[in-house]
Amino acid sequence: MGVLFSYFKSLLGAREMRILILGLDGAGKTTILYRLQVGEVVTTIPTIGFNVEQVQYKNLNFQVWDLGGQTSIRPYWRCYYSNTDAIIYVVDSADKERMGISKDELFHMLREEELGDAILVVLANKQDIPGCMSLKEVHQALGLEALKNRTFQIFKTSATKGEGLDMAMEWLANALKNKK
Ligand code: G3D
Ligand code: MG
Repeated sequence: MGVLFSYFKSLLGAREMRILILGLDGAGKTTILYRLQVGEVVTTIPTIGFNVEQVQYKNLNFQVWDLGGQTSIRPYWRCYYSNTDAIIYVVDSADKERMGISKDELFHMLREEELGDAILVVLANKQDIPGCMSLKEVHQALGLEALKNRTFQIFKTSATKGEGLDMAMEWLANALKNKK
């Protein structure tokens, strides 16, 4: 079992839990999914241009897909939103140009009724890239101060270096425990 995944150990054997890892393409989602080291990542393609990567370990299910891009596939995402316990929203802190798109996608998604009480973890990823936006800058650029009535936290990470993920996953596992 992976080091990161060990934070979720206390949730094993509880009810089924679904965690979505979302964000724009290139943000680092797939890297993070593999870092959990829970087992085989299975990729399914529900429709053209829409890949869902997932890992299931006992009662815990992690799913990843890219937001943004073609609007025609958006209706299909909805099928995957039900019973979501938490969203890990990954942002490329060095991609200043697309920060606005990332913000729009995040708030568009959070309007989904099915995600009403999902816990939110924002990862300001790629902090190892020189000149990237700081945690505070990402927080501001995403307009996170507008979040109301949501259990939420932001962390800075470097998925490739494996930095910051520990704290984020520990916080998430605790938040999930309290949600039960
Ligand atoms: P995605 O699944 O969100 O689309 P990926 O993103 O996990 O495929 O990552 C996209 C690219 O960003 C990958 O590089 C990956 O190694 C890199 N990456 C992910 N996290 C970090 C990070 O924290 N820092 C840096 N510097 N790079 C990161 P490649 O070259 O394989 O496309
Ligand atoms: Mg990916």
